[in-house]
Amino acid sequence: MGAATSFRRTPLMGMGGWGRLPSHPSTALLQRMQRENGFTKEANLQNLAKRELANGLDKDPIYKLRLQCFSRGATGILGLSRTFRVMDDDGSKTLSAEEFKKGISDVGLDVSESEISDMFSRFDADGSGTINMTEFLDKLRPPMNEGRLSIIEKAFDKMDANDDGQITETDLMNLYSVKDHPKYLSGEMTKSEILREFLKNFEAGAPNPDGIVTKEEFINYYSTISASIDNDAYFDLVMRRAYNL
Ligand SMILES: [Ca+2]
Ligand SMILES: [Ca+2]
Ligand SMILES: [Ca+2]
Repeated sequence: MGAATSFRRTPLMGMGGWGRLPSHPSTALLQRMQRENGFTKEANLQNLAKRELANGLDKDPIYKLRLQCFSRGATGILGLSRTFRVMDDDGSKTLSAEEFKKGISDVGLDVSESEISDMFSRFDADGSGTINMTEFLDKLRPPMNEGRLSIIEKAFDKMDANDDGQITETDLMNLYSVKDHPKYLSGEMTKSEILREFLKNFEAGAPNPDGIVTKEEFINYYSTISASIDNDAYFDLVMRRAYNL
C-alpha cells in the first residue's frame, strides 16, 4: 500500500491542538481523536481500499475480502463485525461453511470455490468447523507490525491501571479528567456515564459490549486506525500523544 503515503497522512496532521496537551489525557482530547479517527476511517480507508482493489495486482483472497468490506463503506472494526453478523443467517454467532460461502458472494468478492474453502479453513483457526467472531476479526483486521502492536499494548497497559488485564470504568476513574466535558459541565452526564460511553467506543462491534475492554478488543479497535496511517513513526507519535506514553 506504499503509493498512498502522502494523502493518508494529511487528515490526521490537520488535527488541531495537539501541540498543547494537558498534563494527562482529557476525555475532550480523546473525543477529538475519536472524531478524527472516524473521519480517517471513512474517508481514507474507503478510498485506499478502492484504489488497491482496482490496481489489478494478484491478491490474497482474505486481503481482497478486507478491501472489499472497506471499499463498501464498512467503517473500521465495527463494519467488519457487522459483515460477520450479516453473514450469520441463523444468528448462532458462528459462521458455517454454507453461511460463509453465501456471505462471500453477497459481499461481491470475485473468488473461486476452492479459494472460498481455503479461506474458510484459514479463518477457522481452531478447526471447529465454524468461524466465530474472534477468528473472523483476527484474520480480517488489518495486520500490524511488531512496533505498532507493542505501542498499542503499552497504551492498553497504561489504561489498565489496576493490572487485571481489562479496561473498566474503575481503571479510568483516576486516569481521566472529565471536568471540561460539556455534558459534565451542563450536568447532563455523570463522570461514570462519560467514562462508560468512552469505553463503548473501543467495544464497537464486540459480540457482547459490556463496558469491559479486553486487550483483543483494544487491538481490534486500533488495527483499523493503524491501517489508515501509513507511516510507522507517525502512528507511534499519535499513540504516544494520545496516551502520554
Ligand atoms: Ca450461524
Ligand atoms: Ca472455529
Ligand atoms: Ca483493569
